[in-house]
Amino acid sequence: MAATTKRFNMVQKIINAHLISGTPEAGQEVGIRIDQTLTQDATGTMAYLQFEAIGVPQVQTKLSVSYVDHNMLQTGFENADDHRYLQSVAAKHGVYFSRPGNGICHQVHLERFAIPGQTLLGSDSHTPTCGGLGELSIGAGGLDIAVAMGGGPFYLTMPKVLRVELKGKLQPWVTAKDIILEVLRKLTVKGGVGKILEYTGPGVKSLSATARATITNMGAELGATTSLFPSDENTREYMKAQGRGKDWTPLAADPGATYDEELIIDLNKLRPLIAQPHSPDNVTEVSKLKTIDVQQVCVGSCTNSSYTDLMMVAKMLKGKHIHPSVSMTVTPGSKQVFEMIAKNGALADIIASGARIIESACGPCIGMGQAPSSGAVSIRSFNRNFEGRSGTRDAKVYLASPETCVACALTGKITDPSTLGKMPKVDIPEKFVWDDNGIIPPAKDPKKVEVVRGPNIKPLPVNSPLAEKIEAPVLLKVVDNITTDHIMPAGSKVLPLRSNIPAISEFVFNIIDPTFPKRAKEAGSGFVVGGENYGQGSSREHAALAPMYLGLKAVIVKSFARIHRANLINFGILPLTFVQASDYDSISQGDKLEIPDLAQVIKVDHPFPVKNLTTGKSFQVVHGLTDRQQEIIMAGGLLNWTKQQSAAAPAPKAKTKAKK
Ligand code: MIC
Ligand code: SF4
Repeated sequence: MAATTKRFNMVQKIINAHLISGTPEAGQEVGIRIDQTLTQDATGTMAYLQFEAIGVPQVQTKLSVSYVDHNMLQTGFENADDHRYLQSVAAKHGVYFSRPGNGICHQVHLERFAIPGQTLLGSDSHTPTCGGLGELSIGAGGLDIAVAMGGGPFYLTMPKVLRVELKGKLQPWVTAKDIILEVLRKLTVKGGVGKILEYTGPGVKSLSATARATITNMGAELGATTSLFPSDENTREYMKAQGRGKDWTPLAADPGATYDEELIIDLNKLRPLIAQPHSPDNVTEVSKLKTIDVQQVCVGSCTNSSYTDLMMVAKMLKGKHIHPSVSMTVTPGSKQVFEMIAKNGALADIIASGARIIESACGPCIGMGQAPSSGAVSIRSFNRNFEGRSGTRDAKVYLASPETCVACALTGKITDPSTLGKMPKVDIPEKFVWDDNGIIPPAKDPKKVEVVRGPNIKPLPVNSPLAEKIEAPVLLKVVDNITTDHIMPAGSKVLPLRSNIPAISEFVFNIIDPTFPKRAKEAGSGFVVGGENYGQGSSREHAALAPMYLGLKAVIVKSFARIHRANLINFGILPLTFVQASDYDSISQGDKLEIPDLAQVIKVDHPFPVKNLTTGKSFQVVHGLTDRQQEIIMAGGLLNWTKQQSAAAPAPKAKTKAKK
């Protein structure tokens, strides 16, 4: 009898080739070797302060890149100081530095660095963008990146693999953005938690590398660990046009590979879609909203700012004018895109239409400028439309393709682009322009580099080891789908404080209850109680670190978003889940809760009681921590734990090439 050969899907191939510990079965914790890391400035200052604290002199990865793209407005010294720190610390420790103006981290990484079959860990939730090129790309907190740069494995609960079969062909004016909006409509913002989406099927071939990257980018909004496309001829052509043909390797699932779940999307049936305020899964057809007036349109962000996106925008705007009641901004995703549209004249067409051009950066996506006017309708090609994120609390932000954005900008109303006639054609160029002068390599002689720290960079607060018990009030009770933008807001006022935890902690939960920081400090310790999908959205570890600084000891919820739960553990905050979701209703803000014998209950992954001292009742919770995570919580966080371990064995080795 012939022996049965194992057939692997793409996720299994890459994980197997990078496995350091654990069994790669859904639900089990695995440790994987990380080939590449990326950081951006808003999370990077913390990540490098943590890397310095770990004490490894040079990064141990194949490639680490530090991008500056978020904190670009320099209205005071703070952001500029952070940029200078990031540049010097990168030079000293073997990290490539993508200087301000070189572009948005995910766009630049896709263009210049992503390699099919490798692993990428990034301190930004949209790191999965590079899954569009077949790289297993995962977002995590800065401390996880610091550990990976030091050569440590990245631990994750092995996700289920969801096969998304794309069948058929997109109709004119229907784009990659509409595919991911359809997936969001079907699965919701929590439908991807604990899963990796693997795209297959005949429709894949019709999508360019940058179109695929739009889909993998916005897979983050599903709460998915990541999303992955095969590496095929389209991938090879894109990499060749980037002068990186030699880095290309094929990646495909074995015929007959198995999956945990399946979703079929018929591309023929898709229409232009739009996500309505205030959630990326609140999706409907654009044509259904045609009477709504529009005040602002923004094209850009890491989701839709590639060369092909901007060429489409230019072709649609050529010879036309933006509607007088609309303010339109256009952001090229990278210096490469900017330079190419400038050279071929497309930029002139965009300028002539009346659009406002913004430097290559995150900009309006993270509330760094271009906050809409009061109550405005803003149509954006971005990935998140959480309440208040634009910088204007009562703005109504919609998410749509660049094509839909331009249609709205031209008419002043929400407009289905298919009403505009023939769709222009845009191809990936045979050769992109690159010279990489925006990427500064690490110093040849690191010893000579002095790391420059401005007064904005404050020492990193570190938690203390776990106490014997927690007896503290419920400082805040919140509803389902609370985002990290609720917990730790961003925007132009708050982002410059990312390397100053005492200062930034004053803004914790500001959108929900501005009295939180004061009350937390007065109480000295406390709980937060929440609903489903708590902490969805960004990877910002400040949403754990700043509450920790204010005294938060535990969060009790119906369910967590992946990255935020990991960040809570990293900073020694207990993540607890109700055994009975209905117990949520028995707790009120202000109730005093008690968890005695902490050391005992942490050691086993069993339900244990929390006493509500105010009502006299008890309810059951679970922590679901692995043995390693239990130790981390006991130690008061990952940094303390890593230091404890650092004297131990050298970084483990793993095979690095994925099987074809
Ligand atoms: C975001 O889109 O929310 C951000 C800003 O890029 C964050 C990172 C951060 O808060 O610094 C993310 O997505 O992880
Ligand atoms: Fe930047 Fe927006 Fe992308 Fe976050 S989602 S990395 S803020 S462009």
